[in-house]
Amino acid sequence: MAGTRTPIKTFQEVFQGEKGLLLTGLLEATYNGAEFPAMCVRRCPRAVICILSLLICFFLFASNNTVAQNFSGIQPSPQQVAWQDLEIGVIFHFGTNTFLDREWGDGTAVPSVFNPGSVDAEQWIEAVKAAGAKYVILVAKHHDGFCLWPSELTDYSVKSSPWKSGKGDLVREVAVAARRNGLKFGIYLSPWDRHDPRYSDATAYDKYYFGQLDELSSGYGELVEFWMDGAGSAGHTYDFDRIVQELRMWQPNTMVFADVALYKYADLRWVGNEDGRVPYENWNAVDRSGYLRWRPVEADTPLRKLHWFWHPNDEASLKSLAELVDDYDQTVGRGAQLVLGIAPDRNGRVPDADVIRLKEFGETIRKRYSHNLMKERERSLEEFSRALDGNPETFWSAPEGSHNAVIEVNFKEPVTFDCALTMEWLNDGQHVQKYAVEVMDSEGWKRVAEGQAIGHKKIDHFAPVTAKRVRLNLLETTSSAHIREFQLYNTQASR
Ligand code: FUL
Repeated sequence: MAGTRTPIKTFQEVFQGEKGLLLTGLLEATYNGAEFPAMCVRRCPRAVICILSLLICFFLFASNNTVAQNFSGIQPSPQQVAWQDLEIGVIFHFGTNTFLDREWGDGTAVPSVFNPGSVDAEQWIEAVKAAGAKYVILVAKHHDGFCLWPSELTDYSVKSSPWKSGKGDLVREVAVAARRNGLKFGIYLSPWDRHDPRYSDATAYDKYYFGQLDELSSGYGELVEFWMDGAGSAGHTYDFDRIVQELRMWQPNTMVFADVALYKYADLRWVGNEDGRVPYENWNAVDRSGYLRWRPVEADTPLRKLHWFWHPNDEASLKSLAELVDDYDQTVGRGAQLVLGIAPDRNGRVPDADVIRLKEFGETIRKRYSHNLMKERERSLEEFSRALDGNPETFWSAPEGSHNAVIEVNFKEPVTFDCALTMEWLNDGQHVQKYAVEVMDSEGWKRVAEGQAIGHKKIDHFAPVTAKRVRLNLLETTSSAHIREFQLYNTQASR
């Protein structure tokens, strides 16, 4: 069963793309986040309002050259930039639900059900590393309230279970295994708690949650991400100001995941679905509920479709390799983070079929993007080399103050390709808002791909073309563009 977070749609999301974004920007700029003055509306005759609305609609829908987004002045924090470079993460769900064939435990499970034969955190991490994951998030407490670490604040935890005779600490085991393998570690601590009696008293529960947060954020090293899931919390009030203050005291660099209900606090944003899909155009600076800031997207999707926890006889729901590759294209390939849900089984191991699929996925992506055709370019014109060198640590900048630019590449021999990968250097904000990939043929420049946002990474697939001259045409940029990479691939050949 999937979570039931209900995405609140903003104007921008409803009117995905340039037009909605422009109007939001106009209203924002005019009223600077303040409420639209109702007085103005009341005093204007209806006819005037109608004419004005029609004019605005005409302006928005008649123009194809409308500016795509207006928030290019917003810049990411260094932590956000570093996090976006991780691209692929995983989230582990393992707990009493695993043993009871449940997705959302109701908090009544007895701790004795948590009795995995041989938890092997090293095996979990090796499996996800093979998929290309750079960080892992462990669900330390899900909505059922059962804690995977021996919290001092409740007995509803591993310490009351038969696992390791109550002496185990799964949060520590996973954190250690992740870091030993070079992966970053983060935690999910469900605010909704269906077991703890304190939950019915907001103040008492806040105290409990602060305490658990302290244990986790002070006791397990640096956390790359901290998940505060809004699921199930409808009607409950939390002191999130204090929660985030407390968290920041121990973890100044952590990325706070907070979905729609807790949006104000988020360093990143939930994509709004659990399907491994990010709607394009994807902009990093998004206004929600009046909080305009840089918030890159994280798209979480379970490896076994619709199941976050392990269930018996569920092998058929394992995503196919093609589905995973498609998820990659529609998340990472659209400048977002892909987070795959992994469910260890009752033995405490990632099932063999899942291990194999993760490995196939990692190998396919690595192979697909291993032969960058830019290596075969003519190097006499090295003006753009920093965008063509295959090294995302370097970037090329368009002339200062420019609003368009072209990166042209010549090849000694014609090359055949069906995929372009571009990356923007975002430290200074997201500036490209219209671009095209073009090839020269006998009739001139021909467009093979186009879009608005590039962002962290944009992957375009198209029918194979063969050409000696190729260019990335940056048609509209809010100020000078900074391009980390422009790469070309023949993905057919890599199969
Ligand atoms: C959702 C939860 O309700 C699901 O059970 C799962 O943990 C998913 C990652 O987030 O909101």
